[in-house]
Amino acid sequence: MTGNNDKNNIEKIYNEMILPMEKKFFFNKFYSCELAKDYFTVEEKASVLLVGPELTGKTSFVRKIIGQNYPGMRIGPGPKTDRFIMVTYGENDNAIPDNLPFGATKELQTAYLSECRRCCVDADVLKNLTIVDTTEILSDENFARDLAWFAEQVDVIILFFDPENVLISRDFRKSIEAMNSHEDKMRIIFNKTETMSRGEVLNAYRQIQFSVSKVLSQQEPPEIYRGSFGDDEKELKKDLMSLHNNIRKRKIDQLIKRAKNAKIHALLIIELGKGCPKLFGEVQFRIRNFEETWKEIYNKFNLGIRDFPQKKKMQEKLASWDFANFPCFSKKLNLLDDAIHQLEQCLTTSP
Ligand SMILES: Nc1nc2c(ncn2[C@@H]2O[C@H](COP(=O)(O)OP(=O)(O)OP(=O)(O)O)[C@@H](O)[C@H]2O)c(=O)[nH]1
Ligand SMILES: [Mg+2]
Repeated sequence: MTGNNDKNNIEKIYNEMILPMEKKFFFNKFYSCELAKDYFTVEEKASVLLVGPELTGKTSFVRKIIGQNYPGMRIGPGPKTDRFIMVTYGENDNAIPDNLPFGATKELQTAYLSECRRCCVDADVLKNLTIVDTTEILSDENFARDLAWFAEQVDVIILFFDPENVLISRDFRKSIEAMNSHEDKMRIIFNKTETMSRGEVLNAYRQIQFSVSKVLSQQEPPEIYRGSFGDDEKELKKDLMSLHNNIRKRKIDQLIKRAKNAKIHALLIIELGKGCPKLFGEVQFRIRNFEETWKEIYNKFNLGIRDFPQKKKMQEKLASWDFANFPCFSKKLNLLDDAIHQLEQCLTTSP
């Protein structure tokens, strides 16, 4: 993004129009935490998050892209990547444990993020692109929560597969679900295919597409690139390198999407909360029959079905939520419409 006024304006729209509504309706408990303080200014580069089971070649991919090792880098089969590592540009190669990624603060880390580290490498590619390497897929909740946070910050998410991991394990599925409000950012790399015939590769593609489509809601599965395979890899690298040209537009698009989700979330909560506490049983019934409830609500407010994020996750969270804590109505709901309108205007003007 360029131009301080432009950044300040977009930040103001978030802080004064979107964030208050997020807070009022506990958006962070259902979707993702508040955007980092410096979200609009700190990273002027595009960024990519690498996610996949152990030994699928995530760290090797970083090395291929930057053309060298990063400090503390570990490549299998023995040593594993043991935390989230943000690989970014710096004139002196070093690892900086206390300099957190994407403007995250210590408080955010204590409250929300596990240990992560920033590594600087003097590689030209990193002047325009930041890469987040991750551990193998872990089963604990913190891992999924961290992934969700990083998924919010980055521009592209690459899911890694190899012939041993064509089917999605339960934990990998949980990880993808944690990021599924960002499915439009996802791409797939299918690695270690050198010894496979064309037929075997195509067969594996079909299996991957099938298993991914069971987890994601969008009709088109993410594009698959064949790792360690000349043209595919070059094309992907070219795509990643061109991401930074569009960074302002993507950040605004993301914010519009967030404001729309916040609005739908607020409407849903208001509608469900109307029956509480007197009609508690009815509210629980409507949550159990979430599909129907959602249809009622989107017809009533004329919302696009495509705009509704993560039904199943929402249903689970609502089932254990105390509606007494929620406001039953909000006069300020139109703040979100105004924010969306103003952001759309920003898209039509240059910074
Ligand atoms: N044949 C082949 N081997 C690869 C490829 N990419 C990575 N490898 C090998 O796979 C092993 C694991 O690679 P890593 O890059 O450490 O995998 P990772 O996904 O980072 O592993 P974790 O950090 O443990 O999650 C290493 O021995 C690599 O040399 C590939 O495209 N083809
Ligand atoms: Mg690794």
